[in-house]
Amino acid sequence: MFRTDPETPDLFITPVDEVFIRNHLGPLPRLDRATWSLTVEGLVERPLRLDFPDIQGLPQTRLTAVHECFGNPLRPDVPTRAVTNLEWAGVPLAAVLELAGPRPEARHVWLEGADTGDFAGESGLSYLKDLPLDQASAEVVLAHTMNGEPLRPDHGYPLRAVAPLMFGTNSVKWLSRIVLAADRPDHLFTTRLYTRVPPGGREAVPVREKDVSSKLLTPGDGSSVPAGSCALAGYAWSSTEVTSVEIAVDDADWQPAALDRRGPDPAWQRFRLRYDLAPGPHRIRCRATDSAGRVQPLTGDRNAVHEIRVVAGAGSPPAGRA
Ligand SMILES: Nc1nc2c(c(=O)[nH]1)N[C@H]1C(S)=C(S)[C@@H](COP(=O)(O)O)O[C@H]1N2
Ligand SMILES: [Mo]
Repeated sequence: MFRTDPETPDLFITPVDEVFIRNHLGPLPRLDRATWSLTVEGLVERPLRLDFPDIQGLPQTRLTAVHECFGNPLRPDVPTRAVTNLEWAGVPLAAVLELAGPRPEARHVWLEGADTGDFAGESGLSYLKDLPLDQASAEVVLAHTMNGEPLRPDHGYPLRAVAPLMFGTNSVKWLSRIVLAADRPDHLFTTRLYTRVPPGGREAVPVREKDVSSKLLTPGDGSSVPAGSCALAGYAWSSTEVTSVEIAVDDADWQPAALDRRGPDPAWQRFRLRYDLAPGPHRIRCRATDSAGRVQPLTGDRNAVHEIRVVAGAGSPPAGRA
């Protein structure tokens, strides 16, 4: 999990106990590795039914990636900032697709979970998502492990999809069926919900790639800190590398923070800035820009700049002393 900075409590890898859980349907499937299976069907040369040992026999991979909930699909503009950074292990989707042999007409991969139920007035639903075949083959991992431990039941045991550059909604849990198709499925979770009009666009598109975003974690929102030099820090992320993070305290100008590079995996990136806080209440904001030139909006969208409020006290004793 390792602490990024001795003076700050936030962790680079989010402990499993702190990972949010988002389920649309229910009751939740309680699956068993011994009886679970995954079918691969549709436009494939060789339809498959794989059991868990089959998955374990395929080439294994691991990656660290941001896992972020898009938010309530009925309220796509509201920030929720439900975000974590996790280490996944599993099998590349491409390895499974290679066994099945996609036919030339296949363009889309449908991913279906074992959970069923009702949502937003529709009943008898399954959890179904779809991705373009080329992109899914290049990016998606079928994960059985989160932070080195088998997936817990709530997080999709025994196997889930992980679409590491995309919002969590695409990372189908309790994966039970993969279908290759020429078209997108018409379904509540594919074409009716989880679509949005991108900034400057006219037509709704599926919610896929993550937005550029950042979150201040140190100091904690609402906390009291000693006045004077204060470490301001947090994480920034996007579907591409974040190239700068700026911080504004109260009405002062935006100041560039130090920012770690992303590395080969789509993990989040640490930013930090030392700032001299005068005694009294402060509003602190952070704003990220990514390599595609996207900047967090100040207000009005789900990835609007994050702000925290802290009070700098004149007389707080240093930690650990009476
Ligand atoms: N089968 C299934 N997969 C699912 C969901 C679901 O309800 N059912 N929720 C999605 C959403 S909206 C998110 S944000 C992530 C949450 O994953 P977690 O609960 O492991 O954090 O799973 C996604 N995969
Ligand atoms: Mo979500």
